[in-house]
Amino acid sequence: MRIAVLGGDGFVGWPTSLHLSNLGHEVHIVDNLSRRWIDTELGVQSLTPMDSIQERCRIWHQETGNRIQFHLLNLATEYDRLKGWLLDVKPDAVIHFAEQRAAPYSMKTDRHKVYTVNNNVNATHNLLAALVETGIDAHLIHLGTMGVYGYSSVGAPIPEGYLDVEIDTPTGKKGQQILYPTKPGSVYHMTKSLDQILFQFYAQNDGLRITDLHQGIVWGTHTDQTRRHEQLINRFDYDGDYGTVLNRFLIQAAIGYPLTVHGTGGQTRAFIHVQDSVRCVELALGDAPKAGERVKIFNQMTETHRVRDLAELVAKLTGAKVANLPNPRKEAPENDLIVNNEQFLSLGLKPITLAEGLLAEVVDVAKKYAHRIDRSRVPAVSAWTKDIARVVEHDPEGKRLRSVS
Ligand code: USQ
Repeated sequence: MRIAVLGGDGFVGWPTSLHLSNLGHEVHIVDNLSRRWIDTELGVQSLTPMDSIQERCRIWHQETGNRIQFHLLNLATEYDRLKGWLLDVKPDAVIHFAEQRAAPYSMKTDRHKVYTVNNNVNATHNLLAALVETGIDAHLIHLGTMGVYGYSSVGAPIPEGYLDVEIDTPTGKKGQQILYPTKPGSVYHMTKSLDQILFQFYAQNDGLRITDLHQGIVWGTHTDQTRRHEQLINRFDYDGDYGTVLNRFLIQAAIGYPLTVHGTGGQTRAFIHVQDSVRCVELALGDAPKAGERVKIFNQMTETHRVRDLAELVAKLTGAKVANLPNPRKEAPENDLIVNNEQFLSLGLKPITLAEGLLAEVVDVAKKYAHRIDRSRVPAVSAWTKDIARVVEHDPEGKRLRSVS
């Protein structure tokens, strides 16, 4: 298949591109390299040393003989170029990762909120409009998020995208399936909720074939393909904006930093290893909906964990200390989470569990690159509201300069 990977330079986009190229697909990466610019804006860098995208593609060709083409294009602002590019390449499938993906970054300031909405919503809508206009019948796979469902305890498993409801009508109760009501917890998660509506419309109006992957928090770094050469390594974010919870705990343990648990750590979240994430994209590619069908939605996660249990697990493995900090986010302090993920399991996914993979990750990645960490970028200081900003902890290590008199 000829596959376009939009956002193919990112944390999940890059290993997905390698995985699909390795399976023999013709892969084209489209990316505006915004994630690299945001690193520069924030003054942070990936824990792992990353080469340029062109160099990564060159090494991949050297190692495998397979070519991955890179195209520099901004989906959100260059609509005409996008249309022209689609007509040139005529992909059979388009995998859409090209969105700003960090909740804390999306909540930093009003400017970051506006950027995240403009970038994410326009990127998705431009792509949908361009597919219709060019008549390219590609299967569109979008990387969505488990966060669209929200994190209040419902006491019942979260279904894969659609909820069975009964409505009172003059002739009695009628059953229906509706998109699960969204309850986003950040501006970033809100953009993914808006994406869902765009997909629903274009599938119904224009017969676009769309799959939406509601992914949990990705942990780990390597996949079979990124391991093949030091210069193919994946990025690994540890900073307070882009680092996700388990990866952050792992590097915090590696550098003797207290594990930064927000509040009581009673937040339960869904997780998936990056190797399973790329496998899920492969499985979704093989299971495309037909034109006229509703959007196919998968819950792309393999296990759920409470934040404080993860901290305890990492502390037990490494001897790290745990710090319970004021939560910079506005979120339920405690929640239950049961998720239905039957579809991927029935397509043959064999999940990598945290218990198997965790120790290797601590040793291989966190310790190996610990010297690249800037401790001052570890605290999560992006506050969800102005009131919360007043109590955010900027110094979890307790190194604040105190009076010496
Ligand atoms: N948390 C801590 N300590 C930290 C960092 C986070 O206790 O040092 C807590 C947060 O308060 C939150 C939970 O851990 O309750 C998860 O935070 P996260 O930063 O790991 O994940 P999140 O902001 O939800 O976003 C990440 C990805 C996003 C993806 C989402 C999937 O950045 O792209 O969509 O995970 S999900 O969480 O299932 O919505």
